[in-house]
Amino acid sequence: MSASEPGHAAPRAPERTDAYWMPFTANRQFKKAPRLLVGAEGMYYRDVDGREILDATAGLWCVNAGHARPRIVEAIRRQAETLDYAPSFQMGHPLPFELAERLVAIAPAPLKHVFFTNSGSESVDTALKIALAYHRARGEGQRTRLIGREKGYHGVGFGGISVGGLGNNRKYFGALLPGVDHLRHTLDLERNAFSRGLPRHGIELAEDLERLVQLHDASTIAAVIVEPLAGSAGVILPPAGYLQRLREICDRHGILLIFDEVITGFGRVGEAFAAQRFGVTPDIITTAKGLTNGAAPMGAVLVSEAVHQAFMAGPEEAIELFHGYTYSGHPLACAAALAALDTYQEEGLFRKAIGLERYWEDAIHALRGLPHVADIRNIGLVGAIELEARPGAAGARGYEAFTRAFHEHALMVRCTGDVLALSPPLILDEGHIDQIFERLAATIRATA
Ligand code: PXG
Ligand code: PLP
Repeated sequence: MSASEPGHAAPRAPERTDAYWMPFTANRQFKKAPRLLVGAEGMYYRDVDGREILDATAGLWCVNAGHARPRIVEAIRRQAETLDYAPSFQMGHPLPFELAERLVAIAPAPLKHVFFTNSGSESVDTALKIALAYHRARGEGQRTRLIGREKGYHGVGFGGISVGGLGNNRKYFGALLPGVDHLRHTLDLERNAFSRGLPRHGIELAEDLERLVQLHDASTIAAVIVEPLAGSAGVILPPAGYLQRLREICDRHGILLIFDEVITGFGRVGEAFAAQRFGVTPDIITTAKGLTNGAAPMGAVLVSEAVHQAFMAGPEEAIELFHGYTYSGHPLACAAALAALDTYQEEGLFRKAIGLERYWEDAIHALRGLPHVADIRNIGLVGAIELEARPGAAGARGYEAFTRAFHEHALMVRCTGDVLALSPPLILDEGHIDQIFERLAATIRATA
């Protein structure tokens, strides 16, 4: 029996750590002092030493309803017994049809169709391909240019890193997609440090799109993709009015607007999608993560009626989109997603981030003034504390705080460079918020 088999006594650390090449991890450093999680329930992880770790990150922004929710666990178990797998091309099973209807029902009204993937990265690739094929289907095949934004994160596929704007994720991997350009990012500590909610300054940065239209001509541009709020780069919020302005410019020039809602979807900022919170409707939304509460890998791309319609004009026997994954609409993932949506709905979790937003905001901004705190940003149940970088050692202070929080204060946060990012499960209460920020304050004080 292996150490991880159900029914076995307490899970233990693996004897060998060599073979596993860990993603986005300093492998050699990690393997010298592994952080190993072996269980999870509600707001807490349990680590291999039996400690309860308060989860202030919802895993990686995905476990929005908290861990090991019985309804989701049971749905996956039952589905595995009933129909483990069904081919996704030219065959179907009931669940993705049902799930797509459920998603359309909670999405902004014009988004009426859903394409299933297995991750955020695949959702992004899918959305970019749909955008290109859409223009071609309408006789505008010369619209091939894709516009992303500096500091954007859109996963790790070649499409996603091409439109993405994080240097380390791009520079090792060759020439990337041709014909991509970038808007400037919206992080501006000089004008906006310690903003509560959306920063006031920077709406004019949306005019970058107009500038790129002048440069390339609108007739060459297929789509603009942005995160409504950038997560991975360290929680960068859109200045008030910025997303509306992007929408107007896209409309003026026939450019599709894609919101990458892989982290903002499913209640993170107080509505099903950030599009609804910010009152701006894109043509395409990419999702993943919270779709299944992180319990099974799955992504979904939500597409407007108008975009979808452009594909439905050819002969009925013609495949409309030459794209898809072996695991599109996988039965176990669909079962997990349907149970996650039930849980979100029953417990009113999409509204929780609105109800707690003020308390969360006051609690995080109370850290202002602690050593080396350069900025604090928040919206919904998202927060970030930017620490000053140590001279010549960018990221070292953030990493130290992250490991201290875990080992000394049993608190799981994310660090990206010197930014500590927080995105707790939406089931938390004020007591958890107090604990998170007490532990974080102690961590920051100890991190010289
Ligand atoms: N788009 C966005 C906006 C994301 O945040 C992806 C695409 C890619 O999703 P997949 O499922 O392929 O990883 C993401 C993923 C972090 C962190 O610490 C964020 C992500 C993943 C891992 C860590 O901020 N976002
Ligand atoms: N590579 C090979 C050799 C394959 O046969 C397939 C799918 O049939 C893939 C890659 C794509 O795999 P997926 O559909 O899981 O993305």
